[in-house]
Amino acid sequence: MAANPRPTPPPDSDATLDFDVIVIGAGISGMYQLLRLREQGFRVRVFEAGTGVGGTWYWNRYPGARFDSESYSYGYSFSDELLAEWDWTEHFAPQPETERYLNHFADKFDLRRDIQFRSRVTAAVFDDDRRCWTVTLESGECRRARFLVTAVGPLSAPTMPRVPGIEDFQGQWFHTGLWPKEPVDFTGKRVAVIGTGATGVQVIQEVAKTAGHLTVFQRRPNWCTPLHNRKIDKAEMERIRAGYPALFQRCKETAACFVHTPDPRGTFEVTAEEREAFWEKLYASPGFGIWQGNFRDILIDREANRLLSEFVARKIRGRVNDRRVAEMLVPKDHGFGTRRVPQETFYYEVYNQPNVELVSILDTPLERITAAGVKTTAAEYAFDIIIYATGFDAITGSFDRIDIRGAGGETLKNRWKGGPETFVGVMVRGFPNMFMLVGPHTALGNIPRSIEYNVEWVTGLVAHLRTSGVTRADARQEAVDEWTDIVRHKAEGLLTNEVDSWMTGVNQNVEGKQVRILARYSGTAPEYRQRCDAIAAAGYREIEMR
Ligand code: NA7
Repeated sequence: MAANPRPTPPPDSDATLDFDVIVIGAGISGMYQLLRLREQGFRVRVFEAGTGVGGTWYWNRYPGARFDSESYSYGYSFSDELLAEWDWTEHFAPQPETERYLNHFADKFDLRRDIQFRSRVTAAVFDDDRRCWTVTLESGECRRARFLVTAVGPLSAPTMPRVPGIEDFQGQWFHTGLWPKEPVDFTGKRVAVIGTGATGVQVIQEVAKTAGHLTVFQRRPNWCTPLHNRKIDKAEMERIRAGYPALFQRCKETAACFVHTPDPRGTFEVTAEEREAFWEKLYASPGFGIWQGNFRDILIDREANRLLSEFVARKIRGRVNDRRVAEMLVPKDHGFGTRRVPQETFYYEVYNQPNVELVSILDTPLERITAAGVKTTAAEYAFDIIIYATGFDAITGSFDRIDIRGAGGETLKNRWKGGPETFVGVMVRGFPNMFMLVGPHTALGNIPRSIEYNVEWVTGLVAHLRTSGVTRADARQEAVDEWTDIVRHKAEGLLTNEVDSWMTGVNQNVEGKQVRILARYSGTAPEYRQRCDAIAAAGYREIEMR
């Protein structure tokens, strides 16, 4: 496709404002939103804190970072030309490949001319008199636009442990979500990794290959299952390409937009032998099948979940030589799949290496970081490098760090202090003309699939507002209440909502985030889309338009 020519502003565009729409973030969602709005003739500016595009795939450039969704199910699906020209080289692409893909996307659609890099948004304030948003950057620059679209991602605010001494450490230290562009050499070094979530697992596998000595500080273990990644050769890529229409159709129909979807059978509707054989097959298959494609009741039925957890525990025990270490790696406080399942490649075998040590900081908590390394209640350790794989202030945290103020001046952070309330995860009552992409209370899952839908829905809405001459759009309170009830109802009985994780909004490193909230919509993506389609078809009656 040729680069889009710069469109003439539509006649109703308010020339006294800098832009029609300001988008925060140039990741997968922000870039696609720019493209779609630009096609509709809107004057759009994207503000991006980084120096390049990619969002998650720009910041998380730590060693070992890669997809755990199948690469070809993760890319943009809307452009046949893009699908025809891009070859994935691995079933689960590593970060550099994904970053290249997103740069290719930005170039192909000539997006950079409307993206302002090195521009972290610190505040966004709604001006009710002028019906516009004033957005302030870290540099002090202020810009105004009728509409604001947040494309900040659910995992973009990295968090550090709340322990003293982090700045005292004399060696190198990094948070995985703020990894430098320059390569870091671990060869022969004494390295610490703190955190064993999806990120920690990926980084540990990689660093263990070259570090002189690696010490892993684990608070709570997670249930990890094999990724079974492999290369894709030209012939296989052609087969994948030929199957794109069917693949994307499938992702539209599955519960969470993955190629995997729950098996319609219940765990106890099959014999013990069939169950075991099914689980063996899933454990030996690539990707999230064992989590997303398991019996339909594994995240609802406690006994089903217990049996599956036992199955995976046996696998862990079978892969780690030292029985004491194996026991440390088997989660005891939550069942399989109730937290995000890290996908691994010989992760458990890492603990059989002589250069790797596992320390439980549940038993011996971190006391402080010292000039030389780490001090727990039991010992002091010296390191050359400390890696914090300690996660993010998830979902609402991406918003909390921007001073967002709606009509009347209330901050979004204050509004959401008891948990988010939204209209279909896109709008917040009292914050007119603001639209969230993959915000709280939307369907997440295989995220680019949700993003494409989300962006197209927001584009349709913004275009509708323009055609109707509407300059102020706010979600009605009844619509917010109704959606909040649906989110609550869909979450009932789900074991995932009974554990502490980023998915339930708990983060011990962030003040005020020790209590579980409903951060996500737990219904299926097709149900979500059906509802949003119906809202659009009926003319957005849930939105107050002036
Ligand atoms: P996660 O999944 O939130 O994992 C963070 C890890 O860091 C987890 O093991 C935490 O232990 C640990 N952690 C956090 N704070 C501390 C402190 N203060 N001390 C010790 N250990 C700590 O983040 P990830 O980056 O791994 O993954 C985020 C998502 O990105 C992932 O789900 C994918 O969707 C991609 P805890 O479990 O809280 O005891």
